[in-house]
Amino acid sequence: MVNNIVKNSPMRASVLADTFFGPKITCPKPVKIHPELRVYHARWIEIPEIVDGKDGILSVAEEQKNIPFNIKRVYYIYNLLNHHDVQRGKHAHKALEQVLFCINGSCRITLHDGLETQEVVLSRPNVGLFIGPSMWHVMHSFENNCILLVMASDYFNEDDYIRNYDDYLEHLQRASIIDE
Ligand code: T46
Repeated sequence: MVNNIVKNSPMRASVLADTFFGPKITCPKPVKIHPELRVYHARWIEIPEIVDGKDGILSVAEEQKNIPFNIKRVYYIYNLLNHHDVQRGKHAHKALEQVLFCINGSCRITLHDGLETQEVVLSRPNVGLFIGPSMWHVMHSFENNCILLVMASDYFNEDDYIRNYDDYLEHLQRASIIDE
C-alpha cells in the first residue's frame, strides 16, 4: 500500500522522468569577465555553471582544478541586512591565498597592492576573485541579501594578518614588492 502511494506520487514520476531520460545539461558560453585586473596578485576565476533543467544552476569548485590551491578552510559572511555602509577586510595576508565568491546579491571589493588601487564588483555566483598574499582588500557596499563565500588555502591564523596599513607598506618594502 505504502509502496503504491510512493510509486504513483507526482514526485516519484518526476524523479523517474529524469532517471529514464537523463537531465538535459547545458553549459552557457563563458562571458568575458570585466574589468581586467590591474592589481598584482589578483585574478578572476570562473567556475562552470551547469544548467540541467528549470530547477536551478549548479556550480562546482574543485581544489587544484579551478581553485589554484588546496582548500583547507571555507567560511562565509552573511546576514548583512542594512550593512551597506559597513566595511570589512581592511587588511592583507602574508601568505594566505583565497577565492571569494558572492553567491547571493552583490558587494564591492577594493584591492590595493601598494601601488595600484582597483574596485571591482562581485555579483556572479560562478565568478570568483582570487586574492593572493600581500594584497590589501576591503569589502563594502553589501547588498542586503549578500552572501560572501570564501575558500582559503590555510587554517585561520591571526599571525598571517597585516591589519595596520603602515605595517602593510613596511611589509611590502621588506619583501621588496615596492621601492622605499
Ligand atoms: C579575509 C576576508 C575576505 C575566525 O575565528 N576564523 C576564521 O576563519 C575567520 C575568517 C575569522 N575568524 C574570526 C577573527 C575575527 O575575530 O572572526 C572575526 C572576524 O574576522 P575578520 O575581522 O578578519 O573578518 P573580515 O570579514 O574582515 O575578513 C575575512 C577574513 O578574516 C579575511 O581572511 O581575507 O574575510
